[in-house]
This record gives sequence, structure tokens and C-alpha cells, in this order.
Amino acid sequence: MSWIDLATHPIEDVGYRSACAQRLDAAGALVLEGFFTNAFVDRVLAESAGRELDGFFASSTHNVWLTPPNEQLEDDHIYNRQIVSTKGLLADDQVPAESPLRAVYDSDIFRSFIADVVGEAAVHPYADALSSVNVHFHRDGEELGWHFDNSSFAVTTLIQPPESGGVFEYVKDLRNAEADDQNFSGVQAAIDTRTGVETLEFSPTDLVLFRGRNSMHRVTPSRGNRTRILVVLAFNTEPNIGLSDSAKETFYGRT
Ligand SMILES: O=C(O)CCC(=O)C(=O)O
Ligand SMILES: [Fe+2]
Repeated sequence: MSWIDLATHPIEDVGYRSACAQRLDAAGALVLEGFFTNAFVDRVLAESAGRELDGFFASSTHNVWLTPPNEQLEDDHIYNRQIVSTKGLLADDQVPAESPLRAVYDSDIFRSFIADVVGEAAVHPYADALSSVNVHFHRDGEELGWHFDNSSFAVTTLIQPPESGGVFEYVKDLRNAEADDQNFSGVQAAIDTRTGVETLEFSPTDLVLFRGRNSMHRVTPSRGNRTRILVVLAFNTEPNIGLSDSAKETFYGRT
């Protein structure tokens, strides 16, 4: 496949897969530099640039957990803290059929590579028409606020960096969702005093794999006239999973 630099990143190689898995486990994030070819980035940029206005920009706020408020807790409890996100996105059904994003996302070798790196038997697309491949846009001043992902991992690649800002910040293993340990005090300290906040650097052509379920993260406001464009390739560890209508309404503004 001409969209991936297979000489540098031999994704069929068992040893390469396990080395990537070890790096992901140790750091909570894995950046594979120069994973995609320049031709891939050029094509995705050409088909995405200028499509900001087709995208959905949510106008509401959310909490770090991406859930409705908990009425049992005070309004000023960290669980009910309202966070601003202003970025926009194209949903899967707005990504062209002939896009290199589809060739990569649908590739068996790519999927089995991702599955091995994240330690799953297989990874599957979303069963709905919106969630699998998304293109995010951050114009001047737009940001993605602090949150934990619903999915256990995310695969992203930056297509166009902003002139400045747009920094990916995270706090590794801040909560333990599997044990339902939400670590409210740690979340509050990270947001209010930046305790434990680290940054992850990545550039166009890099593949980023990130365990966002337990590592809280955000993207700081973009600055300048060049829109930050980033692709999210979303997978599930079980087949036939789709977002609920209310989640679709929140993330895409439609069902
Ligand atoms: O824009 C990014 O780099 C991260 C995106 C992200 O965290 C998300 O889509 O949940
Ligand atoms: Fe996220």
C-alpha cells in the first residue's frame, strides 16, 4: 500500500508489532514518525482543506467524562465542571469513498497491526454511518477541551498543523475507568494547577496511538489563519457497536 512507508514501518513484522506494543504500554502513547507517505498527506489535505464549513461545530459545553451532569453532586463539583470545546468535524459519511483514509482504514494488514499493538484479538469499524473516520478542524481560537475518551484507544494523524497553539496535552493514567476510580481530586488538580500535565508532539505523516480512556487530554486553542486538520480513525474491540442516538446528537449534531 503506497500510503504507508512500509520500509520504515514493517507493520506485517511480528517483532515490529511487539516493539510498538511495548512502547505504547510504557508511555500510554505511541508516535510513529513518518508512518504515512507525503502523497497520503497531500491527498487528504487536498480533499479536506476548505471543507470546514461542511463540518459540525458543537455549540454546547461538556464535562471531562462526556456525560450529563450528576444532580447528586454540587454544581461546582469537578464532575459537573463545564468544559468548552469549539472544534468542528466531518463525519464518516462526509469522507469521500476514494479517499486514502478509506484504503488505510479498511486495510486488513493495518487493522491487524493496530489490534496487535493495542493487545486485542481484532479491531472493528463502528456499525453506524458517522463514527469510524472523522476529520477534525480547529480554526483560529478553536480548541478541544479536557476529556476522557469513551473508546479505550484512538488512532490519529495530523494533516495540517496550525501556525501556533493546538498543542496536545495529557495526564497519563489519571483515572482507572475499569475499577470505576474517577480520581476527582487528581482531575481537579490537573485542570486548575496543571499537575502532571505533559505534552505530546507529533507532525504530519506521523501515526499517533493514544490510550485516551484513562489519560485525560485536550488540544489547546489554535492560533493563526492556518486551520489545524487532524484525522481520527476510530475502532472498536467488539463488532457491531454503534453510538447511541443521544451520543450521535452530541458529537455530530444529527443521527
Ligand atoms: O485532536 C487531537 O489531537 C485529539 C483528538 C481527541 O482527543 C478526540 O477526538 O477525542
Ligand atoms: Fe480524545
